[in-house]
Amino acid sequence: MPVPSIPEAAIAALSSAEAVAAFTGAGISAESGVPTFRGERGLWRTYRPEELATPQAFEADPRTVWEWYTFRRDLMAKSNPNPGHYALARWERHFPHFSLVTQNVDGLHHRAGSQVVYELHGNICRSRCHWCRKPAGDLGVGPDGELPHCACGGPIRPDVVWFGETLPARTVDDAWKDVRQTDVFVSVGTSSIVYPAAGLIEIARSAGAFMIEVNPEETELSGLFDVCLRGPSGIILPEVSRRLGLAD
Ligand code: BJW
Ligand code: ZN
Repeated sequence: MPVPSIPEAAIAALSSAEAVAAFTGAGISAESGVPTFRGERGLWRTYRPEELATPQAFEADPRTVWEWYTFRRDLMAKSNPNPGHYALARWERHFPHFSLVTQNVDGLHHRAGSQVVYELHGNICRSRCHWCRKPAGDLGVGPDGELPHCACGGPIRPDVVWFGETLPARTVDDAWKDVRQTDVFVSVGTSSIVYPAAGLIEIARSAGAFMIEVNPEETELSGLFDVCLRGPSGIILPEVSRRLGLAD
C-alpha cells in the first residue's frame, strides 16, 4: 500500500504539542494478526462480543467463554507488536507529556516498549476470582479440561472488563484527567462505539484538543476529528513519526 500523505495541519499540531494522548483499539493490533471485534475484517463476527463478553455468559456457560479466551490467549502470546505499536512507544519518549490509553487486552503496547499504559478493559494474560476478585496469576483451564476455582469457591475468570461491568476506577481517573489536559488527541483503530471508553473522544474534543483519527474506515465519531487519516496504523503512525523527525 502506498504511504498516504499526512496533512500539514496534523504535523503542525503535533510539532507544537506539549501534551499528546493516544487512544487505541483492536485495529492497532490487526497488523499483528490479532483479529478486531468489528469492522470489515472483524474475525469475531462468528462470536459476538456482546454475547460472550458478559458476566451472564460466563455464569451460564463458563466452558464456552473459557474456550474463546484460551484460543485468544494463545493467539496473542504468539503475536508480536507491529510498527504502529513501536511508533507510539517512541512518542512516549519524545513528547513532554504523553498518555497511552488502550481498550486492548493483548499487552502489545508494553511489549513494544511503552512504559505507562492505561488498560481500560484489563489484560487477557491475567486471571482473577469472579466472586472475591483475588488475583490468580495466569490460571486457565487445566490440561484435563478442569475449570479453575478460587479458594473461596468462586470460578476463576480472565481479568478483563465485560459488558455491564465497571472499568478499573483508578485507571479511569488517571486517563480521563490526562485527556482533559491534552493538546492533541490521536484515536487509533477503534470503532468508537463502546462506552465509557469512546466518551474519551468527546471529552478531548470538548476540552479543545486537536483531534486526529487513524482508521481505514469511517467510524461513529469521525465527525469529531479535525483530521482523519484513512489507512492502516502500522503504516500511518510510522509515517507521522518520520514527518516529526523521529527515528524508529
Ligand atoms: C484498523 C485496522 C488497521 C482495522 N489500522 N485501524 C452509553 C451508550 C450506549 C451503551 C452504553 C453506554 N455506556 C455503557 C454502555 C453499555 C456498554 C456499551 O458500550 N455497549 C455498546 C456496544 C453500545 N458498555 C459497558 O457495558 C461498559 N461498562 C459500563 O458501562 O459500566 C458501567 C455500568 C455498569 C453496570 C450497569 C450500567 C453501567 C463495559 C464495556 C466493556 C467492553 N469489553 C470488551 C471486551 C474486553 C475483553 C475481551 O477482549 O474479551 O472490550 S468488548 C470489545 O469492544 C473490547 C474492546 O476493547 C471494545 C472496543 O472495540 P474496539 O477496540 O473499538 O474494536 P472494534 O473491533 O470495534 O473496532 C476496530 C476498528 O479498527 C474498526 O473501526 C476498524 O476499521 C479498525 N481497523 N484494521 C487501524 N490496520
Ligand atoms: Zn475468590
